[in-house]
Amino acid sequence: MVTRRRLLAAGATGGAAALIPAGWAASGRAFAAAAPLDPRDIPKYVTALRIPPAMPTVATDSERDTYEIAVRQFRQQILPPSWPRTTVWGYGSTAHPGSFGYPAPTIMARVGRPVRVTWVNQLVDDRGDYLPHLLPVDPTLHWANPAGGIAHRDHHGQWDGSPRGYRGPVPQVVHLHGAHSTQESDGHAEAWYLPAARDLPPDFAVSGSAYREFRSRFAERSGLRWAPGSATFEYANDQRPCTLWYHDHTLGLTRENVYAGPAGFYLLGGGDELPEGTLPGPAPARDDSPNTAHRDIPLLIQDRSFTADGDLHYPERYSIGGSSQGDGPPVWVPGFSASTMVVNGRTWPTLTVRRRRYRFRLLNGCNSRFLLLSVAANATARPARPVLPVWQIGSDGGFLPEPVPHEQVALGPAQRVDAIVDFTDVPAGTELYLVNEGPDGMYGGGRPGVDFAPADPRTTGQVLRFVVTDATGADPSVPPEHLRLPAHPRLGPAQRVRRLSLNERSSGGSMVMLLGVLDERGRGLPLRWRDPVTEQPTLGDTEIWEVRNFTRHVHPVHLHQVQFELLGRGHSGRSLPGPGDRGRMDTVLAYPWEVTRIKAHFDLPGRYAWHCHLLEHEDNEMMRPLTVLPRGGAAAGDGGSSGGQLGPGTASTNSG
Ligand SMILES: [Cu+2]
Repeated sequence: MVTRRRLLAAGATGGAAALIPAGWAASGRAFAAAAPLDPRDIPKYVTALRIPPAMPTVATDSERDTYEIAVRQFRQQILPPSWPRTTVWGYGSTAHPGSFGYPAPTIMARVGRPVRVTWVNQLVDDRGDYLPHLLPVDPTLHWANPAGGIAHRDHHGQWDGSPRGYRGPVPQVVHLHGAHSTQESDGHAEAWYLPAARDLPPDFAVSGSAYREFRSRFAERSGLRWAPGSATFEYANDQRPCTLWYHDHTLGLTRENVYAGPAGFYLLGGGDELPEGTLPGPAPARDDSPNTAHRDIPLLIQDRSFTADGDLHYPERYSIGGSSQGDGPPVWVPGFSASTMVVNGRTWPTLTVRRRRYRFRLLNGCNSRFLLLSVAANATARPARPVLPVWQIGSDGGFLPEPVPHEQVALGPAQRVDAIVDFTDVPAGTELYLVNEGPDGMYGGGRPGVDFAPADPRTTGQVLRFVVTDATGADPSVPPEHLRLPAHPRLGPAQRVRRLSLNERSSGGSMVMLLGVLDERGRGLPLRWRDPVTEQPTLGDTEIWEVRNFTRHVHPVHLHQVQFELLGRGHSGRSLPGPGDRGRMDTVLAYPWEVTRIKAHFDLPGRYAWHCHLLEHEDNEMMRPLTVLPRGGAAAGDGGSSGGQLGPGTASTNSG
């Protein structure tokens, strides 16, 4: 079914011209698109940081908070005022049309109190006709492929000759990243659905191959049936308080769906969280008065490129040697470092802070860019000279054992760092900068300026400006160096050790990154999404996964369902993790040639996934099923895929 598959060496990043590997050049653009915007022309620090408000509910009762959240297309001022607005996608409450935004409003949840969300795909126009994708879509990848109908959905697709690739209705499915979700509420990559548009082509599949099964399971559990163009998920919030985020997870289309804008924070509070006032606050709340001063602020950091018209730019098509044929579909690129930094949906914003402590929920929402962040007085000096520590108090899964002061915070795609920055002793009138020394391209570890060139200090090397003003009133929060954080219980002994691999392989003339296992001689054995399921823990078991990275790149490895512990790194996997990696996490950086050892407890049955969170990798096969089998190994019911008999050590296909 692959009609055309070309190019691109594994280490390449596409996008900004400087990142196209030698010998490759953008060419053959067969439709008119505006020229890219030079990021150096965009004035910095002219707009205030936008703090996403709390997502409005549609109902709250003694049982749960209920939301109805749609994804829609709209225009938003992302570039500075008087510059063109940008057409993006974003989530909002269907009952509150003014709530739609990029990033979306924040879902404020409490430990032990369930949240139910009906997620609606409303990528339709005013007449109810479907909207095509904002970005070029490679239809030849192994992806949702709605045009393939029931028989060929979730397969490689065919190209129909459109220079922008697939132009049909856009599938969506929402994953709450880091959540302890049952399988039907997890946002499985094959549980996508099209909008309930007026003009859906009759031969298209309207949902992914896992959608019906999960709809039935949810109906059995709750008595609710999903309406066309939607799915209702329930989050138990039976995990430790932490910073989660929600985003699209459609098979083979996540990179472009997320790049188009739909993403939001989900702040889980309560539980054993510290007494009120211990940490800087408040975060946005549903009953905020308009002039509330927030001091618990989520920061969604992303790179984006724009056209001169203000539209989002994503690499469209590359061919060998710069020759221009214009004869193929948009081609998947193995990584993309965009040219402009965007925080909470605005380019290079500024945040006025008081001389007091602030809590920042840092999230790297980039497709494939790694961030190395510090707070400096000089925006462009390299190496950066940090002037204030970033006190890390938590990671993906909640609090660390103790606060950790960092001069520089490393943040891979999808990772979160819960941090305190103390401006108390900074003179009023001071300007400080959040700067980035991660690379403009693929990251292989090491130090900026030594092992790789840091991001361009004029553009992607800058993120956010702080302007410090006088304090008003006392700061009741505890200084981070004196904070005592609630202890995480450690996971119990493991029942099993798995040896897994990260691999690169040449495929049809291009290099792809693949997860896999190890063969009997310890070599990487790469496997694709559709290959037989190999990671099948038994319900209730704790496992150690030893992930050996046979590639030159750092990959952020994400497991669904669990918050795991990092046991060790290094050549043997026995080097102790750094102090910032001693909490629970759902996404771990696996460094080149190292073994990354993690421990996880699987206590929900069913079909999940583990994958690289470089979205370009994830979309091209760097994702594998993770199926938790019921104790006893029965295939029917929870935990079984439709492939038949499953049992530990028994392979089963991942067909839906
Ligand atoms: Cu990867």
